[in-house]
Amino acid sequence: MKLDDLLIQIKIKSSFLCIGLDTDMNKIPKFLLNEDDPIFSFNKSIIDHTNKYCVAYKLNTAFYESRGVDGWASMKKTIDYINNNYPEIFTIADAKRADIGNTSKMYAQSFFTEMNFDSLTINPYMGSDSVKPFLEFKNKITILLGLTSNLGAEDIQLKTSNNDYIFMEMIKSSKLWGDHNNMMYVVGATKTEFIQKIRREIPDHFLLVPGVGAQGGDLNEVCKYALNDNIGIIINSSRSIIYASTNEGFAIAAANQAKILQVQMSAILDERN
Ligand code: OMP
Repeated sequence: MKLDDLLIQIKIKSSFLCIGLDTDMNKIPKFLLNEDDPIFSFNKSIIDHTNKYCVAYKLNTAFYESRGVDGWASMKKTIDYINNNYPEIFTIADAKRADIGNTSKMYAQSFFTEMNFDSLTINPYMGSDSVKPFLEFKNKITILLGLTSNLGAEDIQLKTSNNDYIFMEMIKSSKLWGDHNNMMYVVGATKTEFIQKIRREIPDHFLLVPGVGAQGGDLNEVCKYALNDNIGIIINSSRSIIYASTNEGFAIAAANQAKILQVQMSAILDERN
């Protein structure tokens, strides 16, 4: 999928919500544990009930890989289900990969070709030759970690070098490796004080902003600084949506949470127009 198609969906749905399918066997409703593939059954219900409120689903691959071969099968069934039934939805493999070029090429093939995700998160700190193999895939989006939402971002990313933050040095260099049509950046919703600075450096790139919901990021605060003339953001929320309830009505509860965010996003978009 191209980012232009994502933008069209954002306008149609008045939503820039991405729902994180961080599906944990210990947190899904107990009655699903009797199913053949509880993880897929859970995802399918969540997807069927929430797709009208969101434009993207992000599968954090750790939640699937941690279950070995069965987890990979659940991930594949989930991505196929989205691609077959809701092809307009943008899909993200949140795997935070990248390695020497030779190996990156294999990661790209795995997530872009075999699994058929539209995009993949990568860790750019091994440099340009570790990122370029991902950028060679047509109509696939490489999402670089920009400034992460966790406390540990202070340990290295927020240290300074050449009179600027290390994460800013990374963005300044990496923005030249591709362009705003094939790259996005992750910026944590808990780090809004840095978003203006990031926007000055990359005014046109889409930002994937996780951290609204369970991590306490504020939607309005993020939008104040991160929206650009072309909207330019998708906001991810995982736990606060998918685990809204653990009873029979879990998917309806998730849809209600997603709708709350979608309505807020719609109001923000109306205000901006
Ligand atoms: P919730 O906190 O449950 O909404 O989940 C956040 C999701 O975003 C998880 O899958 C995280 O791994 C991911 N994430 C962050 O929370 N912080 C980051 O800085 C980057 C990511 C990410 O790359 O998506």
